[in-house]
Amino acid sequence: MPTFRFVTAGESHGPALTAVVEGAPAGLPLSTDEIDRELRRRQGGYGRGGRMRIESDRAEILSGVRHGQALGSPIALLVRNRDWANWTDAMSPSPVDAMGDDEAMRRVHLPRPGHADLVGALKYDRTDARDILERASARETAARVACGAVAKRLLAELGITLGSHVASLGGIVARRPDELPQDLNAASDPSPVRCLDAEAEGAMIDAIDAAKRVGDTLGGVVEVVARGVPAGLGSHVSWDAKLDGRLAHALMSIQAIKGVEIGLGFEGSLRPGSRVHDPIVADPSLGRGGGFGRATNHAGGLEGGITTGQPLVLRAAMKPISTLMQPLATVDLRTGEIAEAVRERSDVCAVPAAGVVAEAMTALVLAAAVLEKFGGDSMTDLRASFGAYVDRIRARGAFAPR
Ligand code: EPS
Repeated sequence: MPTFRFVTAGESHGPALTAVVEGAPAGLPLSTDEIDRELRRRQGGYGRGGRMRIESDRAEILSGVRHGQALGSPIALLVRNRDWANWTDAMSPSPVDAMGDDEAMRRVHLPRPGHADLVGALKYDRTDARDILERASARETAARVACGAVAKRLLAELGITLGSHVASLGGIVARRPDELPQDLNAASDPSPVRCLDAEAEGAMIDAIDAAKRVGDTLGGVVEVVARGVPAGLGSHVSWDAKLDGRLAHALMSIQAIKGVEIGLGFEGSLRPGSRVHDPIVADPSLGRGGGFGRATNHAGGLEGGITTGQPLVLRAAMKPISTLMQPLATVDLRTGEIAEAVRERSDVCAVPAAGVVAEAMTALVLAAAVLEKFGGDSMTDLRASFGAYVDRIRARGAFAPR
């Protein structure tokens, strides 16, 4: 039984993005429709650039699925880049006649501050920063979202669901309802900025328009919530088994994410312990918490690197995209002269999409944690072992009435 893992490949303007998901149990129902639904969600959001008008991302399943069910073998996924048609020479895998023409090859020698252009060119000994930026591009997140759709389906089969919303964008902080909607995405997806606060939504849209007018970009914070997670995923026993650390790694690995919080996050450091920790309550209705609940969920569903059975609440902060139409200063890689950074077509703001990507990464970590704990070559075995575990912990909280 391989562990659940995934790998992506592909350049932003190459022929396609590809991905392999390994370890999905046999019998997992899977269709391109549900992967495409997630890909469409990632493409949306106010503030995207011209690329999203060219692409209409769709997944092709190349292996690992037969007649709508996973086989237990590696699932290979392909998402074609429609823009490739405009880049066949510049991104050709084999040498082409026009190699002497920098413009035709779309070579980049004016690295953007904040992008991987300069450090990547130094590290990988490339004179053309395109060799770096093609892979560093957030286009790669389309492949992550395709893999995440597989993980989401696996979790959904066990009653674990994920959603996200935009908590802030361009410095505009949305009012957070006391109770988040049960179906978070049904509430956030219809908003052009995936925000639950209508007033903030208008201000965010205005801020994106204003940034666009002056050639600037905007960041923000997205919040991911996972419900139905049983107590006991992850572990306290070793640093790399702690689920909070693994989630933070996964979220921080998303392009442009610079901060991750769980539950109260940084806010918790400002309060005394009595206003941080969540009192434990007996609640037999919370079977997935072992019959134990929390009066509050400041911990965001994790204690000691282990899930508590409360909703997982994670936030990721995205810096503004580093491609500016009013560029910052840089140094020409060829001459050492001061110059303006390259202008590449890009987005003004991709925070709404980042929420979808953060859901995918969270789902991939949770699916791996579920399969580590419950194993199973088939969905039948996985369901049986998951069900037996939930029954066992539920019995712990089934105290005789007093
Ligand atoms: C993206 C595709 C890219 C950018 C953006 C995200 O397409 P292109 O570079 O052809 O416009 O729109 O990438 C970046 C923000 C980046 O820094 O590279 C996508 O599919 O999400």
